[in-house]
Amino acid sequence: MFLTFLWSLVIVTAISGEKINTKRFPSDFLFGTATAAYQIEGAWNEDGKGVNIWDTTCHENPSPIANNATADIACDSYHKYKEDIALLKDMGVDVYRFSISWSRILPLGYDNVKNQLGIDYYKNFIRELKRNGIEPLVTIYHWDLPQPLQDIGGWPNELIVERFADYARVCFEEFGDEVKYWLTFNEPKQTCQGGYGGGGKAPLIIAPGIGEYLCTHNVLKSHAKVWHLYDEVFRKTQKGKVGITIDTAWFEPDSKKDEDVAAAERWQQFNFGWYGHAIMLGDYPKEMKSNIAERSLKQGFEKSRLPAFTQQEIEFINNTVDFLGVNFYTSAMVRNKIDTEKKEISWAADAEIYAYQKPEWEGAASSWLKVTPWGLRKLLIWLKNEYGNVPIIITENGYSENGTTLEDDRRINYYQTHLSNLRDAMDDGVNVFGYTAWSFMDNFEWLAGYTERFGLYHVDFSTPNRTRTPKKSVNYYRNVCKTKCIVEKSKCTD
Ligand code: GBH
Repeated sequence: MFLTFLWSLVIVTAISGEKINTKRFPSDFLFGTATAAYQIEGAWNEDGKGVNIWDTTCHENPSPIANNATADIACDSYHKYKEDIALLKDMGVDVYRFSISWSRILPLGYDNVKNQLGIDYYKNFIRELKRNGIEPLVTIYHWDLPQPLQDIGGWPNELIVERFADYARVCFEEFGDEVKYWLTFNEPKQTCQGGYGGGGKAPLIIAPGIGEYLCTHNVLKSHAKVWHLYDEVFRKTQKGKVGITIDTAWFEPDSKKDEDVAAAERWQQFNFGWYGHAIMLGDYPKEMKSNIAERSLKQGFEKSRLPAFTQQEIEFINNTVDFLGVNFYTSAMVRNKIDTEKKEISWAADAEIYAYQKPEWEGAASSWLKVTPWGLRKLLIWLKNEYGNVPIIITENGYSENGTTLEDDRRINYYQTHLSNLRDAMDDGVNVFGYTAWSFMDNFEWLAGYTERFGLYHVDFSTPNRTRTPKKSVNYYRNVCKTKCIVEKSKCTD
């Protein structure tokens, strides 16, 4: 076993051809793995849980999901959590990132009906983690909105702001004594652009150029309200930190021409800045405001399709992170698009860019995922230049295959080369304090069902037991967690 492990290290270093940073990570650097409630828990209608927008999407007929898959059982983690935590402990993780299912604790979405069995589940879960020396990192919202809140409009309806704050308050009250790291949202761009713009995520609403902007406006207000709530009511006694996870790819200019360099920067502002700028610098990025206003007027709208914050709102939203979560998977090349007509109404069209991925970049089971570890270092440096020294944790990063092999050398290579670039960025002075690999185990990959597997552990979805089997990458990652080194012991430098 150990020999195979050593061999795998030799082989992956050879495959990647990249120079690996052999420096040990700081002793207080947090290594862990990540999941999300809807993708692993199952038990969709047990113990009083209410229905959410992903339950509805899974049960639609015809199903929009690959092979008509559902997450009714998923990894069955609701029932198997003790076994899961034992596996996490065996891997030697410092931290585990998971999310709370809103409809499991507030079945109707509102705070008038609390589901004690759901609350107990998370209490027991967190207690078991801590008993095993694992720090919980809790995502409050990872895409599973209670259906009754969608029925009155979901995120584009401003009343969601109060309801989200009610839900978060219950989380802080019930779990806050044991949780030191909170994330309000996972990837709000996917919630908004996917859910209410392009239709690639539940509730599958297609309202491009309109819906995603309304959604984001309320997500930003919700985030800020919850950060202030924690800051004013809970911080003193609970002593935790509240952040948000934002996802983006790295965008590399396709040429040295000024307009292409500007286009890549503009596209990053449309992706990361849409959220990051409002939360860390105040208001939407200027490129978004000007492009969307200009196009809207040309399209016959009297005002910009991008809603405006009042000065008071800008101040309320600005400076509302204690730490920043970043999900990074891939990169794209970007060049300027000359669009004189300005006819198309969508978030992507508003950016006036053209993006593509190079055919020679290594692929994965997910068509959008091309392996570009260098992009992580560039992104981290961009974040530091843009937002200063905010403490960063990489909350997701990972590689998908199709589930037919346990010999996942490509995943080992992916983790090692990304961690190497992350270590380089730390040498460059970026303030990174942790990394949670996506994902702990194979799980329900949204519209892709079970066809794209991101797990360190393989899960057999054809057996009632949902058997977990370690892939080769578990051995690799265990060594990373236990030694804080991404190469074997003898090659590690202090
Ligand atoms: C994350 O999203 C999620 O947080 C997590 O739940 C998920 O399981 C994990 O990554 C793996 O996907 O199909 O060309 O339109 C990742 C960010 C952004 C990746 C949207 C897929 C779709 C591109 N996602 N992207 S495309």
